[in-house]
Amino acid sequence: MTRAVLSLGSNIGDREAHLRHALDALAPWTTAVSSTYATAPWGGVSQDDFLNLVVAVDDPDAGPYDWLDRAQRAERSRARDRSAEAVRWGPRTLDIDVLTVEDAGEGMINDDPLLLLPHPRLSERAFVLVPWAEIESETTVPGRGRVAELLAALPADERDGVVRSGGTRSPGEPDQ
Ligand code: PH2
Ligand code: MG
Ligand code: MG
Repeated sequence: MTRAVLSLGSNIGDREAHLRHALDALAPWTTAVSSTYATAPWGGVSQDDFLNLVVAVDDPDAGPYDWLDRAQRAERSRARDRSAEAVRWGPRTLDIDVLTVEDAGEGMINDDPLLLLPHPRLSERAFVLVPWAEIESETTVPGRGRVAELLAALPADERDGVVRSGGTRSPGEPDQ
């Protein structure tokens, strides 16, 4: 059985609607959803702020590539604009990244460039670690350490660029 943690982000168009759509698509497997955060763009490209959140999902029948497939399906269904999004670390309509996958409680390590696990840059990203720490600060990322420790190791100005902007929504709870 696998459990995964996913990072969701959007900074093009109706950001809330894109994230809501992704949460609905993931609802059958969702066990926890962080608050939504307004986040300064990470990666050096000048662009609008993102909304980001983190979701924990669990499915006894899913392998790591099923999570990738489900993430990419949700991205595609929001008609991602691949030309605007060709820029590395540039704007995204809806971006869903697989951060970690656990198999029977063990964090997996995967060196396939299509699905690197754990996500290679998660430790540098306050927009990932702040929402993740909100829902499970004690989780250990294989080879890296606990989420709370990774977050504490980031420069304060990185963390300051991540500001809570919305509440949590229980899995399956209808939109208001
Ligand atoms: N995604 C990117 C590049 N930069 N910055 C923030 N704050 N949040 C993101 O989701 C993000 C980013 C493209 O993958
Ligand atoms: Mg990304
Ligand atoms: Mg991505």
